[in-house]
Amino acid sequence: MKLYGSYTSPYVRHCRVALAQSSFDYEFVEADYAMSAENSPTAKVPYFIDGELMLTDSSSILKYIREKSGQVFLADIKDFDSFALATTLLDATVNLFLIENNGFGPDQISYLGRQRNRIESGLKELNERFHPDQSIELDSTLRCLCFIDWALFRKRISLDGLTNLQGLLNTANRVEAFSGTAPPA
Ligand SMILES: N[C@@H](CCC(=O)N[C@@H](CS)C(=O)NCC(=O)O)C(=O)O
Repeated sequence: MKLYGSYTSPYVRHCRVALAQSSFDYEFVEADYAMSAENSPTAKVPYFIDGELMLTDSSSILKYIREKSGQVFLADIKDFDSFALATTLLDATVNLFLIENNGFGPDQISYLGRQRNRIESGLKELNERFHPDQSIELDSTLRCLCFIDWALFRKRISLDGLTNLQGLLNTANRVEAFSGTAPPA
């Protein structure tokens, strides 16, 4: 098994945590923009190869790792919805980060204001749905954690007043599979 990605990507991190929670041996290969553009149709990371199988999205990679190791992947519908919600917020935050780094913000592109509001309202909803002792074996919890830890790392969000999310992050940081995959300082 080979997982291609970067040490900062939250999507890649989620796959690294799932692999750490499995018993599989795998190789992590660092892939930059040029390499992902050459090898993946989405030009994104992560992508993953196991023999003849090539996967191009963190969700399919997670499903594969979980099911191959006898675990379940998002079997519960509410769990699935929370995974999807956290992914929508992560996608919006990554998108906004990249576009703002290119010199554009809500003053130039009004849709970016909608993205910003979505992140704010979505974080409040995540704070309602998750509590500090939520299992980090669940992919909804892990997606939420990979999102908020990356967004804090990039200084894109604040957890002020979001005490459940702050408590959940504190709990997760005591677990090696999560803390050991943190973005490099
Ligand atoms: N839906 C994809 C999203 C992956 C993604 O957006 N990866 C970012 C890194 S955090 C990327 O490769 N971005 C490169 C680009 O946008 O060109 C997944 O879940 O794997």
